[in-house]
Amino acid sequence: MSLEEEPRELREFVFKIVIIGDAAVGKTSLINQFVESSFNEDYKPTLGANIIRKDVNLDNTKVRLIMWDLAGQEKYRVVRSMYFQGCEGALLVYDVTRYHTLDSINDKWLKDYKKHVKKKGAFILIGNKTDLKEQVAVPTERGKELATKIKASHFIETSAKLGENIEEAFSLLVNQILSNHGVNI
Ligand code: G3D
Ligand code: MG
Repeated sequence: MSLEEEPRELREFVFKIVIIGDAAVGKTSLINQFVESSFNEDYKPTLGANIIRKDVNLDNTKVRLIMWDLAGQEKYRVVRSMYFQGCEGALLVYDVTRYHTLDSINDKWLKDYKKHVKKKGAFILIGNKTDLKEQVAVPTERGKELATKIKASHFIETSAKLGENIEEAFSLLVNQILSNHGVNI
């Protein structure tokens, strides 16, 4: 009798996620760092958004992430319902060197996300630009506090410039979305 385990079934998911936050916090840079060589961009001028795809393989689970990145903040107003349609999760990004970008998360971006995404979505809070050590205006504690207050599933600080914690940030979000679907890796 064979002692080999039965091969486990391969599971495949396609998730749309959005990356939101004030202008110049580093949204596009975070995505560019994450996709690296597998860069695949599809710019839709009519939507004012870049749509970027990346496949993530976790054990016996394959996740195709479809990431929507706004190309310009102004056009956003016009496309926001389409932007959020079918979205499973969000990366909420602020810039650790500019305090008001943290305030915008709760005052603006999260409200918008919740207004448009009715199902149980996952979102994580990201403080970006940690490499600018001399200019840090938002202490890590403030980020953590906000994450707790808004019930973000995770909080993480990143540097898109140095590529620090980028994989980790996206993994946290993907795992949370999978968990919302009853899948635990
Ligand atoms: P956005 O998509 O949120 O608008 P971008 O932001 O990704 O376009 O980034 C805005 C600026 O911040 C860019 O600078 C980019 O290089 C810089 N930036 C993004 N992430 C980091 C980071 O982690 N550290 C540092 N030091 N800079 C970062 P430019 O000068 O090209 O406008
Ligand atoms: Mg951008």
